Amino acid sequence: MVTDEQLEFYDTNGYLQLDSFIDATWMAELRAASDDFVEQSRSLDASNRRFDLEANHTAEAPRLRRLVSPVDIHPTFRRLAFEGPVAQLAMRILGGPVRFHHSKLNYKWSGGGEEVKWHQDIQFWPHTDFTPLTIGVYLDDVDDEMGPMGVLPGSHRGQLYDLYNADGSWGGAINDADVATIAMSDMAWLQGPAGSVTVHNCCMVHGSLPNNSDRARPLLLQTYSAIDSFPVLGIGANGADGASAGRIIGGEPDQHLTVDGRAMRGAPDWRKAGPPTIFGSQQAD
Ligand SMILES: O=C(O)CCC(=O)C(=O)O
Repeated sequence: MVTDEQLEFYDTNGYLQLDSFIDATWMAELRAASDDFVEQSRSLDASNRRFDLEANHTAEAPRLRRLVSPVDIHPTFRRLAFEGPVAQLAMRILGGPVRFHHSKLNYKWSGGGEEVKWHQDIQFWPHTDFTPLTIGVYLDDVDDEMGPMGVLPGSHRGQLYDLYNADGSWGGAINDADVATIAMSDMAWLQGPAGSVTVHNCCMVHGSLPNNSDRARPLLLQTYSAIDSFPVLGIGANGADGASAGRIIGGEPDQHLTVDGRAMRGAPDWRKAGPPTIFGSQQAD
């Protein structure tokens, strides 16, 4: 899977690039699943909860920005993320069972597919620690022209930027003044043949340029944390991430967590059933 040296590299630099990590059989299935959704998008003239479309999307010339939560809508995406090589890789890097957070398929269409401005992920969905990481799978060959993902090595240990605009609204990107302080020449551009995998830590400064080539750049992304890391509800995407959010892979939930350096075992997850009262629990009603 990955060597101890690669794990050390991830720890130091906050990212990994694994050329041709996903085999041809998986790739054929993933591409077929993705193609299905591109076909479905032809009947749409506006974005909805599943499909994020560019403004000039048409039935004849589909232009997708993103497929939202693919694990919830196709068994191949689900198998890859919950059992397949991507799940195995997440467990290897995080050293045991993991907690799934969310997935998405960013298409970055040919002929100007949009940039993803420089940002860090953790502000979008803070957790009780900084173990969350995102694993990307390039569904096609990706070269320099296609807006590959850029990551700033070591930035996962640095400043956590304010992603709000000057007017106080949420911008989701590092502002221009802060970007000007970032050493862009240090950026590592993660490209490779179809099936290549990217891994980046949740605090990593990253983004990507527009795709000015004549080929789309589909990048399938799935995010996991360590099992004892929990999303902080009430902030950003946490609590709004799809039906599979919180699923434990490779173990059983045991509700251990550490907050502010103090370890404890929290109560069960009562989101679905509703909480009992303290009287009900203590009297074992
Ligand atoms: O698609 C990309 O190049 C980067 C994706 C990303 O950073 C995001 O969607 O948060």
